[in-house]
Amino acid sequence: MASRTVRGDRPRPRGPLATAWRGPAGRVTNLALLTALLLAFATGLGAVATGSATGRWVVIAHGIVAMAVVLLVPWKGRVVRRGLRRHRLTRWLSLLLAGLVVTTLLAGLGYTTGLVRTVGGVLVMWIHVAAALVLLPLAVWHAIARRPRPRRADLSRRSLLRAGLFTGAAAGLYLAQTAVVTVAGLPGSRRRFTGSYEAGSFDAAAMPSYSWLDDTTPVVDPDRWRLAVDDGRTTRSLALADLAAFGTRVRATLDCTSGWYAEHDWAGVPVRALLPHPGEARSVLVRSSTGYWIRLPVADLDRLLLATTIDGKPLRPGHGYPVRLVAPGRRGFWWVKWVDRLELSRTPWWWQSPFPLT
Ligand SMILES: Nc1nc2c(c(=O)[nH]1)N[C@H]1C(S)=C(S)[C@@H](COP(=O)(O)O)O[C@H]1N2
Ligand SMILES: [Mo]
Repeated sequence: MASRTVRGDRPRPRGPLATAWRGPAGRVTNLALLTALLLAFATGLGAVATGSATGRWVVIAHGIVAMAVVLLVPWKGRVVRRGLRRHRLTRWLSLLLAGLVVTTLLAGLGYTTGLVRTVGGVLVMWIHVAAALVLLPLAVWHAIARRPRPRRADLSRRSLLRAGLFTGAAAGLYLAQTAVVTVAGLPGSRRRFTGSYEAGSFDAAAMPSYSWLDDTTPVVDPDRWRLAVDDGRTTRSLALADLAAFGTRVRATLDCTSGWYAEHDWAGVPVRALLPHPGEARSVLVRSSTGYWIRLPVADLDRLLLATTIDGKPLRPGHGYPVRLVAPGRRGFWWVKWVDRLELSRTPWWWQSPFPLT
């Protein structure tokens, strides 16, 4: 290949070594980075949603994709430097996008290693998620504006092999990072498979109290409090005394998407005992007096508990007093607090937003 001399560019060195040193062409870098960012977003959503051990692969995949982004940053740096020379109006937005990618990466790394878990009192997990949410529309805009046109050859055996080698390098970097965290005994090595840190297990007073968005703890008069149970035919109204008769105990882990978990002994009423005959129903809607709600598959009925106590003591107001849902194997946002209504319905559980909107 003859060396092309672009205006303002130094003449490029030739040969295979030089090619490897220079890295892939800008177009390939852009395409790879866009793919990696989209995969990072998808696996990130998966990591936030997963609560069961099989979901750990999504969390690992998220880490590997993150390392792929890290590997692409220096190559992208070259593309960016070239682009900046061209004085595009939109370059500030592009720089903002770059800043967001770096922020998301640093926050993610600070959190996984445990070296930086809060910045100015804010959980870095929130910074990670917030930066990623702003980043996504920008990245899509950027891709539409710059259109890194895929070519047929991108799917050739050779490029697939290269993509495979590159993924291998990212996985290697991920393993190396995990090994460093473990060997150095950093806080990050004491995380659950979801990535969460332990906080206040078997000590309700030490467990954080969280809202998904903006719910505030309602004031409850225990004598006037009622739980509505709608089995699709009739609606019963139960008082706290009606629930006290049960006291079934379940040891389960609440794992919040903001990055902490706590294991407790919860006790109360199995939801199955209140809804023994689901019949044609496909889901059970669990509603809070605050308006927060979630729909669970009827297949979960046998696992769900309406807890009235935690570690043998009544629930604290912030943790759902008088009654909260315990959904073992599901992430924290399923564990509806201040439950005031259960409702069997034919609507499938997946007919709802993937994450609560209230
Ligand atoms: N009514 C209601 N229930 C809720 C929430 C909420 O905002 N409103 N947040 C959920 C989330 S995101 C989590 S992690 C847990 C937190 O429970 P805790 O406050 O007892 O730690 O409650 C869940 N139940
Ligand atoms: Mo949460």
